[in-house]
This record gives sequence, structure tokens and C-alpha cells, in this order.
Amino acid sequence: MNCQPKDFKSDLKPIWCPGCGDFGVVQAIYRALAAVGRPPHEIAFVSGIGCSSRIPGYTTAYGFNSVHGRALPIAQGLKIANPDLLVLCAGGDGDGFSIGGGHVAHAIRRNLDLTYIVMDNQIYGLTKGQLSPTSKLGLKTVTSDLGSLETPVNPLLYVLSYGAPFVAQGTPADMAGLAAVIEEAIRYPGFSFVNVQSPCVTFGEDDWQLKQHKAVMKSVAGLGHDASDVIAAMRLAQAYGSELYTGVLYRAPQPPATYDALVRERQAEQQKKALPRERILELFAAKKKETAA
Ligand SMILES: Cc1ncc(C[n+]2csc(CCOP(=O)(O)OP(=O)(O)O)c2C)c(N)n1
Ligand code: SF4
Ligand SMILES: [Mg+2]
Repeated sequence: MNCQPKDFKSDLKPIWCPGCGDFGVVQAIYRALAAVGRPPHEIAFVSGIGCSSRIPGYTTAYGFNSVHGRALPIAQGLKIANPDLLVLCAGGDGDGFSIGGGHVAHAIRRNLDLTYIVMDNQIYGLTKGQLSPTSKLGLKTVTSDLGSLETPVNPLLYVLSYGAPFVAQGTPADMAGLAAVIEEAIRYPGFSFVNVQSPCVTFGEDDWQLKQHKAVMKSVAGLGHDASDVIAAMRLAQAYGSELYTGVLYRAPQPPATYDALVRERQAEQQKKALPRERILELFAAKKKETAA
């Protein structure tokens, strides 16, 4: 279908702070969806709770701004119930790697065909600037007055370690690059993960905003990275927090079977073995008689 980015923009006006990185992310999502070409009624977009989790409401896809940390279980249920839907999942670093962190591993090992976009701003934005799991060591916030003592989670290494077959990173400072990785993630047949460095202008660090991203971002393709090499991807991922790598870090060259495809296969097998409906009713009636006797 011939789609334009504007076809995916809802009438709802974003209430993010002026300059929030999420404005750029939603624009990149419109572009990616237009390039993929599935109409909005064939797309389900699930999020958790947070500033970034408002994203589904700003699209014309079916949206569910659900429960903090629970976007992935809901998205997986949707995909299994209706495998023909294109399922997107979005949320913040807190949503995905703190309260929802346990779900990420299981979504990856099940490998449903869905795309998970995390707006990683290294802070809890919606609740006014507490430490998040990706906040850097020493960060002073309202909940870490003297500086954080906790080593941050590395989302890239986390998902690679659990075997995610598609892992990418982007920033709204490079809109075209971000739209391209989101498009590729959507097209990848399996669990795809995009970490978006999406700055929080209100509670984020002053020296980690779009201007700084522009100055330091490095395209992994430009560095000659081989995206089919998971060990090379992990090596790049280790630089999370010190380097801003953009593009596809890992793309499993042989996409593993997806859970939704395996479920469909099993259903078809069971269907072949299934007794005709009349026979099931006969057996049921006989069993009932037997128990009553
Ligand atoms: C079960 C539950 N616990 C806590 C909260 C409060 N809460 C809402 S959003 C949020 C964190 C938001 O941070 P993040 O997920 O990084 O999203 P951001 O706002 O930064 O985009 C928290 C702790 C909640 N809504 N539900
Ligand atoms: S608080 Fe931060 S993340 Fe939330 S809308 Fe404002 S700038 Fe964006
Ligand atoms: Mg956040």
C-alpha cells in the first residue's frame, strides 16, 4: 500500500516538553511505517507508562498505553492472538529495564515477530527525574542526591546476551538514520530491538542532548562493522555510555523460527489429528453417561 508519514499521525497533540527527544522518535516512526507500507488498521502499538510510552496515542495505529513495565507481555499476547497484525512495542528505559526488565529476556527467547523501541533517556522523565536503570554512575538526581552508586544496565549488551536476533541503536539527532533502523527492525522477521538515545531536556544531562549526539555519533556501517558477527556487535555494545554508535549492531543472518510461526504450525498439525466435531460430542455424551452410572 502507498502510505505517507502523515497517514500515521493522529490528531492528538503531543504534550511532551518542548525539545523532548521523543518528538523526533515519533517522526522517525511515521517515516518507517510509511516505508513499510502496512495501513494503520493492520498495526497494533503497545507501550508501558512513561513520557515515551505516550507514543502509540500519537499514531493512527491501534494503541494501548498499558501498565508500567508490561508492554512486552501484552504485545506478545496480541501477536499470538492475531499473527497477521504488525506489532510494535515502545517504552522508556525505566519501563523496559527496571520494572519490565524480566520480560525482555522472555520476549527474546520466545522470539515473536515484534519490534521493541526503547526511548533511553537515562532518567525517569514522567515522574520528574529519578534515577533510571541506565543512569550513569555518579548521576545526581532527586533520588540520588550525592550521586548514583549503581552501575547502569547496558541495554544493548543485555538484549544481545539473551540472543536477540536484531539489535540497533539510533538517535533523533540523525532522523534519517533512525527511521531507517526502525524500518529495518520492523521488516526483520523476529524480535527486533531498537535502543533510541532520546534526550530528556527537562531532567536529562545538559551535556547529553541532541547537539552533543550530533557531534559524537558514529555510524557502525561507516566503521566497517559486520552486522552478522554477534561477537563484534557485543564488542561495540560494550562501549554503551562512552560511545554513541548508530545503526544495526546485529542482524542474525539466519532468522530463527518465530514463536508465532511455530504456534501456527502446531495448530495446523493438531487440526489434522483432530476428531470430527460430531465424534467429539458422541464421546463426550458417552463419558457423561459413564460417570452418571
Ligand atoms: C507499577 C508502577 N510503578 C511505578 C509507576 C510510576 N512510574 C510511572 S512512569 C515511571 C518511570 C518512567 O521512566 P521511563 O520508563 O524511563 O520513561 P520516560 O518517562 O523517561 O520516558 C514510573 C516509575 C507506575 N506508573 N506503575
Ligand atoms: S520530562 Fe523529559 S522525557 Fe518527559 S516529556 Fe519532558 S523532556 Fe520528554
Ligand atoms: Mg526514561
